[in-house]
Amino acid sequence: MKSSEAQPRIQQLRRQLQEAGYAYYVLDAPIMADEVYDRLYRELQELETQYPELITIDSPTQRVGEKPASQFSSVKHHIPLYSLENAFNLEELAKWQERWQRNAPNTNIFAYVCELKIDGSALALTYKNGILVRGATRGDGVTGEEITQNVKTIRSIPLKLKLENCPPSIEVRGEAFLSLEVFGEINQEREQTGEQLFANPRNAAAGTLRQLDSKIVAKRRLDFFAYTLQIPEQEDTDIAQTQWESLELLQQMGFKVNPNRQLCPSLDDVQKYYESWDLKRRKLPYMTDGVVVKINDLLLQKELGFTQKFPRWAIALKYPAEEVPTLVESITVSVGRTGALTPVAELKPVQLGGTTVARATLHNSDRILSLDIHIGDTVIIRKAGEIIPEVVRVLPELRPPNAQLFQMPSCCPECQQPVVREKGEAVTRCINTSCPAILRGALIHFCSRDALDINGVGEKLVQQLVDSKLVNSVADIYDLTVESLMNLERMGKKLADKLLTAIAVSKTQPWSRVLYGLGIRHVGSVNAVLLTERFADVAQLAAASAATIEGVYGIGPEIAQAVYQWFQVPANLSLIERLKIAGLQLKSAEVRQQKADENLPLVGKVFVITGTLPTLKRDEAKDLIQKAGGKVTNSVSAKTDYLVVGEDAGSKLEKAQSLGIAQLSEAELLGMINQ
Ligand code: 0OW
Repeated sequence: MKSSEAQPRIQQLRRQLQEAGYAYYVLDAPIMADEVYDRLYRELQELETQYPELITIDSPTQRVGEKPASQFSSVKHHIPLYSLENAFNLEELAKWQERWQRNAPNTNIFAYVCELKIDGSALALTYKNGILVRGATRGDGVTGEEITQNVKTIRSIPLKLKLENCPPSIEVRGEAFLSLEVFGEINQEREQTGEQLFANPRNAAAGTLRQLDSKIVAKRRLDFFAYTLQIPEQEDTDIAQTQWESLELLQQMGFKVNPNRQLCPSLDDVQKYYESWDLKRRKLPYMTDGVVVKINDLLLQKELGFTQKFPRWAIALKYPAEEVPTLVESITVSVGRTGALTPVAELKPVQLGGTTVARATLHNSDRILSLDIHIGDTVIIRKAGEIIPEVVRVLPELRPPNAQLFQMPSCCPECQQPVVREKGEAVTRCINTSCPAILRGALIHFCSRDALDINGVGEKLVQQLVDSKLVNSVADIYDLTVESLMNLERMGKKLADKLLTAIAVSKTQPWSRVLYGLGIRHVGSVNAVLLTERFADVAQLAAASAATIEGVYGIGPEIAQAVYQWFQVPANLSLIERLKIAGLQLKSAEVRQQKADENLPLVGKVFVITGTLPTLKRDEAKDLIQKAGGKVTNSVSAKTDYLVVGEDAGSKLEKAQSLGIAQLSEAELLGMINQ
């Protein structure tokens, strides 16, 4: 079929799929069965593959990008994205009304629009001639990150506006959010793969939007409510006179607009709306964070304008952080990765903010003292926006006669060694570096994303590695084998291979990440870069005095002392030795390049990769080969030394066989690199 014959079918498919997508994702009212949608989608994909010249930017197939971004560029918002002033009760709301009325003295007739404040991450969308051309995070309100590819994966954001003859340039603002259900699924998955859990749906949405790989974003099913329509060049009032009309227009353009909005002629109506939603909001499938009250008339908004940070014509009316009483059944002490002892109140389970709460942090000894908390006390707990609740106060009048005062233990509950509380410090700490809790924390930190970035090492696996004594020091992870891992629960061959590959790949991480991964107090990822730029080799850092270390720009006396002290502990020096033997980078790249190029295991060898490797992505394998001194090319020739063969290997395999070129599996390649 010629391209001109395919065009009508392609356009028909696009229209059907766009309508179906709009109905499903924006109206939550599907108009076709999933399998029908999938079949039409596949037909469109096949036609577009056959006739790529017919692909248009707003085709449903263009929502998920191929390549991950390497980083996000920062962009200036055409119109700043302001945040909102807060009113924590109706009295403060009334004061706000008095304030804005002083700024617009001759305004007698006005109305408010009340919208639920969606607890997500604000987005700025730019449409040119009705086509989505840019998506950006709010950033600091003036400059955000350009995340267009990620924004396109949000199915409730139209790639093309449904309304005809729209102004040529349109700015739409709204909130990207995750439903509580999707948030729960994401955290469940992160629990499995040992990643840090998101504290709440807002963080999860913001974290997802900043994912470099839009395929991951697409899987996370972000949603979007639009709430602002702006026309950068013209006066807003040309297209709409009120906020209410703007919301209607946004809906006609194909956006999802929160249906729980209400026009309120007076503050009394605002109060009724606010009170009515205090209960109803708990049943919503997404988190909210109060009510946004806006002056409806756009001309009046313009007249009032903005303060340094906020619009004068809008305010966020918050609900008090919910507080409930419950019983302190016991107080336990957990030991964190830095050895810090944290007292935790084990509570009689109670409903708080839609979830059942059975624990609340007591922070440290000072807090225990100021609360004067006894076991058996009745306490008030609250969830101040985050997921981790805290004890607000004790109700002493309800204290039972036998209630005992809680004392912080003098020995670590995990290793029974004495604990210390440095003078002037609130925290009590275990300082035994081989304390299982410290070891667990050290492992989690060492494998975390900004350190060695070893995927799959989570709390559960670390607990098993430490309890089984398989790992007694961070360096032991480089001695793990498939056999030793297979003894662990829920560990299959595939997962073990994947984990060992991730551990092997971590050897290519730069020296700055290794230094950060050691978990030296006060040495965060930025300080680690500063230190490794000055001390290009671990030996230089280990030999440096505290004064020399303090001489590094940005490193203060406290950090310098902590680093110096760390390298005086023999156990730490032997850890460094073991990591060096394991092949980690303890020198910075240029030093390594000068000294060790010649004896990199793959130096001078040319590799071609074909097919899907069992655990390594193509780019990871390429990166590994290059860091081991090898070269990777795309086509097989007489100059090729090795062909790395995965599943569904293509024509490269026949060519390599015809040329008698050696073939390697992924495991054999890793063996060569690790030799
Ligand atoms: N989160 C929301 C929301 C909303 C803007 C207009 C000018 C200043 C605030 O549901 N419904 N309406 C607005 O209106 N902002 C909202 O959220 C803001 C965006 C940035 C900080 C808040 O999340």
